[in-house]
Amino acid sequence: MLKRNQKNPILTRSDIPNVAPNLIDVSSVFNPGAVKFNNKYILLLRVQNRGRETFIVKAESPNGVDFKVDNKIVDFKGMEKIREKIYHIYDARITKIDNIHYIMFAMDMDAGCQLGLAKTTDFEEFQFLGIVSEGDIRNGVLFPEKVNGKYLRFDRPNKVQLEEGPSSGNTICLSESDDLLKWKIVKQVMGGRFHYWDENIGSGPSPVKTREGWLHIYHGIALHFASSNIYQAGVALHDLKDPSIVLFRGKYNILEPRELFELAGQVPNVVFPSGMVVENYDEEGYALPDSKVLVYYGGADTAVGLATTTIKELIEDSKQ
Ligand code: BMA
Repeated sequence: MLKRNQKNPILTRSDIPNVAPNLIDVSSVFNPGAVKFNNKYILLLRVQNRGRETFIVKAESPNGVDFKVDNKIVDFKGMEKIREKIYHIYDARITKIDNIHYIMFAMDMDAGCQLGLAKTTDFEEFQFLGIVSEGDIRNGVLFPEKVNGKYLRFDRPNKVQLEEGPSSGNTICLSESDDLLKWKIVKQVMGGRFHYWDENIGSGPSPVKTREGWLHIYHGIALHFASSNIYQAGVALHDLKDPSIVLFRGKYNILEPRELFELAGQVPNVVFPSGMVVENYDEEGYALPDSKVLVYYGGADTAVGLATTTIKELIEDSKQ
Protein backbone atom coordinates (compact mmCIF):
# COMPACT_ATOMS: atom_id res chain seq x y z
CA MET A 1 0.00 0.00 0.00
CA LEU A 2 1.06 3.60 -0.54
CA LYS A 3 1.99 5.53 2.62
CA ARG A 4 0.00 8.66 3.26
CA ASN A 5 1.81 11.86 4.17
CA GLN A 6 1.17 13.01 7.74
CA LYS A 7 0.17 16.47 6.55
CA ASN A 8 -2.70 15.11 4.45
CA PRO A 9 -4.69 16.62 2.99
CA ILE A 10 -1.77 18.70 1.75
CA LEU A 11 -4.09 21.16 -0.04
CA THR A 12 -7.65 22.17 0.69
CA ARG A 13 -9.98 24.90 -0.49
CA SER A 14 -8.60 27.28 2.15
CA ASP A 15 -5.17 27.22 0.42
CA ILE A 16 -6.61 28.69 -2.77
CA PRO A 17 -6.26 32.47 -2.97
CA ASN A 18 -9.17 34.49 -4.27
CA VAL A 19 -8.74 35.31 -7.94
CA ALA A 20 -11.54 37.61 -9.08
CA PRO A 21 -13.89 37.12 -10.76
CA ASN A 22 -13.82 33.33 -11.10
CA LEU A 23 -12.28 32.05 -7.91
CA ILE A 24 -13.77 33.55 -4.79
CA ASP A 25 -14.09 31.34 -1.72
CA VAL A 26 -13.82 28.21 -3.89
CA SER A 27 -15.49 24.86 -3.19
CA SER A 28 -12.70 22.39 -3.72
CA VAL A 29 -9.27 21.54 -5.11
CA PHE A 30 -8.38 18.05 -6.36
CA ASN A 31 -6.93 15.73 -9.07
CA PRO A 32 -3.60 17.50 -9.71
CA GLY A 33 -1.01 16.86 -12.39
CA ALA A 34 2.50 16.79 -10.87
CA VAL A 35 6.09 17.21 -12.00
CA LYS A 36 9.52 18.09 -10.61
CA PHE A 37 10.90 20.99 -12.61
CA ASN A 38 14.11 22.93 -11.84
CA ASN A 39 14.23 21.30 -8.38
CA LYS A 40 10.75 22.50 -7.53
CA TYR A 41 7.62 20.41 -7.28
CA ILE A 42 4.81 21.75 -9.41
CA LEU A 43 1.15 20.82 -9.29
CA LEU A 44 -1.49 21.81 -11.82
CA LEU A 45 -4.57 21.75 -9.63
CA ARG A 46 -8.20 21.33 -10.54
CA VAL A 47 -9.96 24.13 -8.67
CA GLN A 48 -13.72 24.26 -8.59
CA ASN A 49 -15.72 27.36 -7.82
CA ARG A 50 -19.18 27.60 -6.30
CA GLY A 51 -20.68 27.76 -9.79
CA ARG A 52 -19.21 24.26 -10.25
CA GLU A 53 -16.87 25.51 -12.92
CA THR A 54 -13.35 24.10 -12.85
CA PHE A 55 -10.06 25.83 -13.65
CA ILE A 56 -6.41 24.81 -13.66
CA VAL A 57 -4.24 26.62 -11.12
CA LYS A 58 -0.51 26.09 -10.52
CA ALA A 59 1.09 25.45 -7.14
CA GLU A 60 4.81 25.21 -6.30
CA SER A 61 6.78 23.62 -3.48
CA PRO A 62 10.43 23.24 -2.48
CA ASN A 63 9.82 19.87 -0.77
CA GLY A 64 6.80 18.27 -2.47
CA VAL A 65 4.61 18.70 0.62
CA ASP A 66 4.17 22.39 1.41
CA PHE A 67 2.70 24.11 -1.63
CA LYS A 68 2.10 27.75 -2.42
CA VAL A 69 -0.78 28.27 -4.82
CA ASP A 70 -0.54 30.92 -7.59
CA ASN A 71 -2.95 33.80 -7.47
CA LYS A 72 -3.87 33.40 -11.11
CA ILE A 73 -5.60 30.82 -13.30
CA VAL A 74 -3.44 29.02 -15.88
CA ASP A 75 -4.09 30.63 -19.25
CA PHE A 76 -3.76 28.11 -22.07
CA LYS A 77 -3.03 30.53 -24.92
CA GLY A 78 -4.93 29.67 -28.08
CA MET A 79 -7.80 27.88 -26.35
CA GLU A 80 -10.00 30.89 -27.00
CA LYS A 81 -9.90 30.00 -30.70
CA ILE A 82 -12.01 26.87 -30.10
CA ARG A 83 -15.47 27.77 -31.36
CA GLU A 84 -17.46 25.13 -29.45
CA LYS A 85 -18.34 25.79 -25.83
CA ILE A 86 -15.86 24.40 -23.31
CA TYR A 87 -17.66 23.92 -19.99
CA HIS A 88 -14.79 22.65 -17.87
CA ILE A 89 -11.18 21.67 -18.20
CA TYR A 90 -9.84 19.29 -15.57
CA ASP A 91 -7.61 16.41 -14.47
CA ALA A 92 -4.33 17.62 -16.04
CA ARG A 93 -1.62 15.01 -16.57
CA ILE A 94 1.94 16.27 -17.12
CA THR A 95 4.50 14.43 -19.26
CA LYS A 96 7.98 15.56 -20.27
CA ILE A 97 8.99 14.56 -23.79
CA ASP A 98 12.31 15.87 -25.20
CA ASN A 99 12.54 18.78 -22.75
CA ILE A 100 9.02 20.02 -23.43
CA HIS A 101 6.32 19.48 -20.84
CA TYR A 102 2.98 18.44 -22.26
CA ILE A 103 -0.26 18.74 -20.36
CA MET A 104 -3.18 16.58 -21.36
CA PHE A 105 -6.54 17.27 -19.77
CA ALA A 106 -10.23 16.52 -20.04
CA MET A 107 -12.58 19.08 -21.58
CA ASP A 108 -16.33 18.81 -21.07
CA MET A 109 -18.03 19.92 -24.27
CA ASP A 110 -21.42 19.42 -25.92
CA ALA A 111 -20.02 16.47 -27.87
CA GLY A 112 -18.97 14.78 -24.61
CA CYS A 113 -15.59 14.73 -22.92
CA GLN A 114 -12.62 15.42 -25.20
CA LEU A 115 -8.89 15.50 -24.55
CA GLY A 116 -7.03 18.79 -24.84
CA LEU A 117 -3.25 19.14 -25.18
CA ALA A 118 -1.03 22.05 -24.17
CA LYS A 119 2.72 22.53 -23.83
CA THR A 120 5.12 24.60 -21.77
CA THR A 121 8.86 24.96 -21.41
CA ASP A 122 8.87 27.08 -18.25
CA PHE A 123 5.52 26.57 -16.42
CA GLU A 124 4.87 30.29 -16.86
CA GLU A 125 3.50 30.34 -20.41
CA PHE A 126 1.21 27.57 -21.64
CA GLN A 127 0.32 27.08 -25.28
CA PHE A 128 -2.82 25.20 -26.24
CA LEU A 129 -2.12 22.78 -29.09
CA GLY A 130 -5.61 21.55 -29.81
CA ILE A 131 -8.29 18.97 -29.17
CA VAL A 132 -6.59 15.62 -29.60
CA SER A 133 -9.44 13.13 -29.45
CA GLU A 134 -12.62 12.09 -31.15
CA GLY A 135 -15.70 10.80 -29.38
CA ASP A 136 -16.27 10.73 -25.64
CA ILE A 137 -12.95 9.93 -23.96
CA ARG A 138 -11.04 10.74 -20.74
CA ASN A 139 -7.89 9.92 -18.77
CA GLY A 140 -5.42 10.47 -21.62
CA VAL A 141 -1.81 10.00 -20.44
CA LEU A 142 1.22 10.40 -22.71
CA PHE A 143 4.27 8.14 -22.62
CA PRO A 144 7.47 10.12 -21.91
CA GLU A 145 9.16 8.94 -25.11
CA LYS A 146 8.36 7.49 -28.53
CA VAL A 147 8.11 3.69 -28.66
CA ASN A 148 8.80 2.01 -32.01
CA GLY A 149 8.83 5.44 -33.65
CA LYS A 150 5.40 6.53 -32.42
CA TYR A 151 4.11 8.76 -29.66
CA LEU A 152 1.89 6.70 -27.39
CA ARG A 153 -0.80 7.33 -24.86
CA PHE A 154 -3.20 5.36 -22.76
CA ASP A 155 -6.75 6.63 -22.91
CA ARG A 156 -10.17 5.55 -21.78
CA PRO A 157 -13.23 5.82 -24.04
CA ASN A 158 -16.35 6.64 -21.99
CA LYS A 159 -18.64 3.82 -22.90
CA VAL A 160 -20.26 3.01 -19.59
CA GLN A 161 -23.01 5.12 -18.06
CA LEU A 162 -22.71 5.17 -14.26
CA GLU A 163 -26.01 4.85 -12.45
CA GLU A 164 -27.19 8.42 -11.88
CA GLY A 165 -23.63 9.55 -12.64
CA PRO A 166 -21.31 10.57 -15.45
CA SER A 167 -20.20 8.37 -18.32
CA SER A 168 -17.24 6.19 -17.45
CA GLY A 169 -15.42 3.27 -19.04
CA ASN A 170 -14.07 -0.18 -18.40
CA THR A 171 -11.33 -0.37 -21.01
CA ILE A 172 -7.95 1.34 -21.19
CA CYS A 173 -6.69 1.59 -24.77
CA LEU A 174 -3.29 2.25 -26.32
CA SER A 175 -3.33 4.99 -28.96
CA GLU A 176 -0.51 6.13 -31.23
CA SER A 177 0.37 9.31 -33.07
CA ASP A 178 3.06 10.76 -35.34
CA ASP A 179 2.59 14.37 -34.25
CA LEU A 180 0.85 14.29 -30.80
CA LEU A 181 -2.22 15.86 -32.42
CA LYS A 182 -3.90 13.11 -34.45
CA TRP A 183 -4.36 9.87 -32.56
CA LYS A 184 -5.68 6.46 -33.37
CA ILE A 185 -6.52 3.65 -31.01
CA VAL A 186 -4.34 0.64 -31.79
CA LYS A 187 -5.37 -1.84 -29.11
CA GLN A 188 -7.42 -2.45 -26.03
CA VAL A 189 -4.99 -2.95 -23.20
CA MET A 190 -6.84 -3.60 -19.94
CA GLY A 191 -10.44 -4.32 -19.09
CA GLY A 192 -12.36 -3.79 -15.87
CA ARG A 193 -12.60 -6.80 -13.53
CA PHE A 194 -16.27 -7.29 -12.89
CA HIS A 195 -17.16 -7.88 -9.20
CA TYR A 196 -13.76 -6.71 -7.94
CA TRP A 197 -12.12 -3.39 -6.97
CA ASP A 198 -11.53 -2.23 -10.55
CA GLU A 199 -14.73 -2.78 -12.49
CA ASN A 200 -14.33 0.50 -14.35
CA ILE A 201 -10.82 1.80 -14.92
CA GLY A 202 -8.80 4.74 -16.24
CA SER A 203 -5.13 5.69 -16.22
CA GLY A 204 -3.69 7.80 -13.42
CA PRO A 205 -0.40 9.62 -14.03
CA SER A 206 1.80 9.00 -17.09
CA PRO A 207 3.54 5.61 -17.28
CA VAL A 208 7.08 5.45 -15.90
CA LYS A 209 9.91 3.54 -17.60
CA THR A 210 11.61 0.94 -15.39
CA ARG A 211 13.99 -1.89 -16.30
CA GLU A 212 11.12 -4.33 -15.72
CA GLY A 213 8.51 -2.54 -17.81
CA TRP A 214 6.27 0.52 -18.00
CA LEU A 215 4.86 1.15 -14.55
CA HIS A 216 1.27 2.28 -14.76
CA ILE A 217 -0.82 3.55 -11.86
CA TYR A 218 -4.52 3.58 -12.67
CA HIS A 219 -7.80 4.15 -10.88
CA GLY A 220 -10.40 1.48 -10.48
CA ILE A 221 -14.03 1.93 -9.54
CA ALA A 222 -16.01 -0.65 -7.62
CA LEU A 223 -19.57 -0.25 -8.81
CA HIS A 224 -21.48 -2.71 -6.74
CA PHE A 225 -22.68 -0.13 -4.24
CA ALA A 226 -24.47 1.88 -6.92
CA SER A 227 -24.52 5.51 -5.82
CA SER A 228 -21.47 5.23 -3.57
CA ASN A 229 -19.00 4.04 -6.17
CA ILE A 230 -15.56 3.51 -4.64
CA TYR A 231 -12.57 5.00 -6.49
CA GLN A 232 -9.22 3.38 -5.66
CA ALA A 233 -5.66 3.29 -7.05
CA GLY A 234 -3.87 0.23 -8.41
CA VAL A 235 -0.80 -0.66 -10.43
CA ALA A 236 0.12 -2.63 -13.56
CA LEU A 237 3.38 -3.30 -15.39
CA HIS A 238 3.51 -3.26 -19.21
CA ASP A 239 5.99 -4.62 -21.72
CA LEU A 240 8.65 -2.03 -22.61
CA LYS A 241 8.59 -2.71 -26.35
CA ASP A 242 4.84 -3.30 -26.64
CA PRO A 243 2.99 -1.54 -23.82
CA SER A 244 -0.30 -3.09 -24.93
CA ILE A 245 1.00 -6.26 -23.24
CA VAL A 246 0.20 -6.32 -19.51
CA LEU A 247 2.97 -8.25 -17.76
CA PHE A 248 1.53 -7.94 -14.25
CA ARG A 249 -1.53 -6.34 -12.70
CA GLY A 250 -2.04 -6.15 -8.97
CA LYS A 251 -4.95 -8.06 -7.57
CA TYR A 252 -5.28 -5.55 -4.72
CA ASN A 253 -5.63 -1.80 -4.75
CA ILE A 254 -2.66 0.19 -3.42
CA LEU A 255 -4.74 3.06 -2.01
CA GLU A 256 -8.40 3.17 -1.07
CA PRO A 257 -10.58 5.74 0.66
CA ARG A 258 -9.94 5.45 4.42
CA GLU A 259 -9.16 8.91 5.76
CA LEU A 260 -12.00 11.33 6.40
CA PHE A 261 -10.99 13.64 3.53
CA GLU A 262 -11.18 10.66 1.16
CA LEU A 263 -14.44 9.30 2.53
CA ALA A 264 -16.41 12.52 2.78
CA GLY A 265 -16.67 15.41 0.37
CA GLN A 266 -18.52 16.41 -2.73
CA VAL A 267 -18.04 12.93 -4.20
CA PRO A 268 -17.54 10.53 -1.27
CA ASN A 269 -15.26 7.48 -1.33
CA VAL A 270 -12.77 8.74 -3.90
CA VAL A 271 -9.01 8.57 -4.17
CA PHE A 272 -8.08 9.62 -7.68
CA PRO A 273 -4.31 9.40 -8.48
CA SER A 274 -3.37 11.91 -11.17
CA GLY A 275 0.18 13.12 -10.49
CA MET A 276 3.42 11.27 -9.80
CA VAL A 277 7.00 12.37 -9.22
CA VAL A 278 9.82 9.82 -9.46
CA GLU A 279 12.93 11.20 -7.80
CA ASN A 280 15.75 9.20 -9.39
CA TYR A 281 16.44 7.83 -12.85
CA ASP A 282 19.59 6.21 -14.22
CA GLU A 283 21.55 7.76 -17.10
CA GLU A 284 19.46 5.86 -19.64
CA GLY A 285 16.19 7.23 -18.29
CA TYR A 286 14.98 4.20 -16.33
CA ALA A 287 13.52 4.87 -12.90
CA LEU A 288 15.80 3.46 -10.19
CA PRO A 289 14.29 0.67 -8.05
CA ASP A 290 15.08 2.50 -4.78
CA SER A 291 13.77 5.82 -6.02
CA LYS A 292 11.20 7.55 -3.89
CA VAL A 293 7.87 8.03 -5.65
CA LEU A 294 5.36 10.73 -4.70
CA VAL A 295 1.77 10.12 -5.77
CA TYR A 296 -0.62 13.08 -5.67
CA TYR A 297 -4.32 12.36 -5.66
CA GLY A 298 -7.71 13.90 -5.25
CA GLY A 299 -9.66 12.99 -2.09
CA ALA A 300 -13.46 12.90 -2.45
CA ASP A 301 -13.24 15.48 -5.27
CA THR A 302 -12.57 18.00 -2.49
CA ALA A 303 -8.91 18.06 -1.38
CA VAL A 304 -5.43 16.92 -2.45
CA GLY A 305 -3.58 14.06 -0.79
CA LEU A 306 0.01 12.83 -1.08
CA ALA A 307 1.18 9.25 -0.64
CA THR A 308 4.66 7.86 -1.14
CA THR A 309 6.32 4.59 -2.07
CA THR A 310 9.29 3.36 -4.13
CA ILE A 311 9.59 1.99 -7.66
CA LYS A 312 10.54 -1.42 -6.24
CA GLU A 313 7.46 -1.56 -4.02
CA LEU A 314 5.17 -0.55 -6.88
CA ILE A 315 6.61 -3.31 -9.06
CA GLU A 316 6.07 -5.79 -6.21
CA ASP A 317 2.50 -4.52 -5.77
CA SER A 318 1.82 -5.19 -9.46
CA LYS A 319 2.84 -8.82 -8.98
CA GLN A 320 0.61 -9.51 -5.95
C1 BMA B 1 -14.38 10.66 -12.72
C2 BMA B 1 -13.71 11.97 -13.13
C3 BMA B 1 -12.79 12.46 -12.04
C4 BMA B 1 -13.46 12.45 -10.68
C5 BMA B 1 -14.11 11.09 -10.42
C6 BMA B 1 -14.87 11.01 -9.12
O1 BMA B 1 -15.34 10.28 -13.64
O2 BMA B 1 -14.70 12.95 -13.38
O3 BMA B 1 -12.40 13.76 -12.36
O4 BMA B 1 -12.53 12.71 -9.68
O5 BMA B 1 -14.98 10.80 -11.48
O6 BMA B 1 -15.95 11.91 -9.12
